[in-house]
Amino acid sequence: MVNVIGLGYIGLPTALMLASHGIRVVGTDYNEKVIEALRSGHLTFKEKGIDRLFEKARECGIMFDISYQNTDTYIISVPTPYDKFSKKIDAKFVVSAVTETLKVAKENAIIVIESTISPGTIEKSIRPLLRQAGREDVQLVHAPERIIPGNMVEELYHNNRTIGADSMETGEQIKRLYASFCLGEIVVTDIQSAEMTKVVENTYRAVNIAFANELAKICRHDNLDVYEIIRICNMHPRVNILQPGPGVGGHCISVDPWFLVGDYPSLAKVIDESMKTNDAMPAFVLHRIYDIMKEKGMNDLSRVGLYGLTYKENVDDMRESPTLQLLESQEKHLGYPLKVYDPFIIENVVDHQYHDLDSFLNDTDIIVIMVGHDEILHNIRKLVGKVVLDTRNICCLEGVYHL
Ligand code: SAJ
Repeated sequence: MVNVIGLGYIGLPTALMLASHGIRVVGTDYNEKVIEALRSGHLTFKEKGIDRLFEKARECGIMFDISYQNTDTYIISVPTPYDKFSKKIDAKFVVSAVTETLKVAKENAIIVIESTISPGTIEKSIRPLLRQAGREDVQLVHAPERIIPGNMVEELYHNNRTIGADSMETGEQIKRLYASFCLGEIVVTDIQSAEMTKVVENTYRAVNIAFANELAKICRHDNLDVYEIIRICNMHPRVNILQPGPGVGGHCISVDPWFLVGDYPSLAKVIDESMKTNDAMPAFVLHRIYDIMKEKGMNDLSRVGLYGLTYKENVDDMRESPTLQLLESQEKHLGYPLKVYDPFIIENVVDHQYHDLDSFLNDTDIIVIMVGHDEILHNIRKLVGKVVLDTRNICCLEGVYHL
């Protein structure tokens, strides 16, 4: 039986996937409300394809409990926050999950850590826990998740995976567990290499997005269309530039690269600059708004509306969202309120928030598309005749402004 600890964006889909493929699974979370909701058949977040998977897992007998189970295999997928000042990972949730696990684990149990951790965390912060608890019989494994919010279920099936283990035997055992549903290649390596690969993957994407964002600024300076330039450059067989945007959000790409900056401050220079470039994008958007308002002869009383609060399209996750960062920075500089709307955010999270697209559009003079949700794509003709700043390059209407 597998006990999945932490039923958030990663743990829950993983638990459901294992259960749907014949593995006995108990999902554990310290939040009683999460357990109650899941037991009564309610999902705790939206994600493409998860409803059917949940149904199937329930038919297959998945269980949910607030207690850690007495078993031989654990998958830990709890959050790993980072300290904004030191730029280092805060492993407190992983430490506490492993500590609790060691109290109940069967002899020779395997603890798989899926949470993202910076290279060296297992050696430095987790392995000592086994010694302290007198549980050196327990094996540690790192199997970092790689699935992308918005397409998690598909990616759980098809992505290649990395397993970091102390011995080939343990690595192969966990490989067989993931192979129960994973159709991709599963590579077994050592623990620290697995830790490094995960952080490097997200850093690679952050640096490449920063390059696109920097190009957007350079092209804006010379009044060139950055998207046209990227499109043409990408016709070269060895060039593949990503898309500029209003900033980088989410709890992965905007966070994990800082672990390398925090741990290797004198070495991770390109990474440090890239993160600063991405973090400066909401302010760049704000200046774009001022410039467009000036060009259009608008004044401070003009009503500016930000479309989208989540960190990217078609998800309900607002962590590190560029829109929230923009709102925070504009409050410091100006006084007038920005109106905000997001179809994925039902509850009130910011001032001047709308819950209906039509009223939002009616009440604004300039619309800034911060997130390219499908909803706005389906309603694009409602933007005809409006002043629009499209930071995602999704709107092909005449006269629309871009980054
Ligand atoms: N973004 C751009 N331009 C682009 C692509 C993305 O501005 O060309 C922005 C998005 O709008 C968003 C942010 O970057 O604000 C991050 O979005 P994302 O879609 O690139 O990635 P995440 O954070 O949703 O998921 C990433 C993925 N990592 C990689 O692609 C290397 C995913 O596979 C990981 O599992 C996930 O992080 C994680 O949990 O670590």
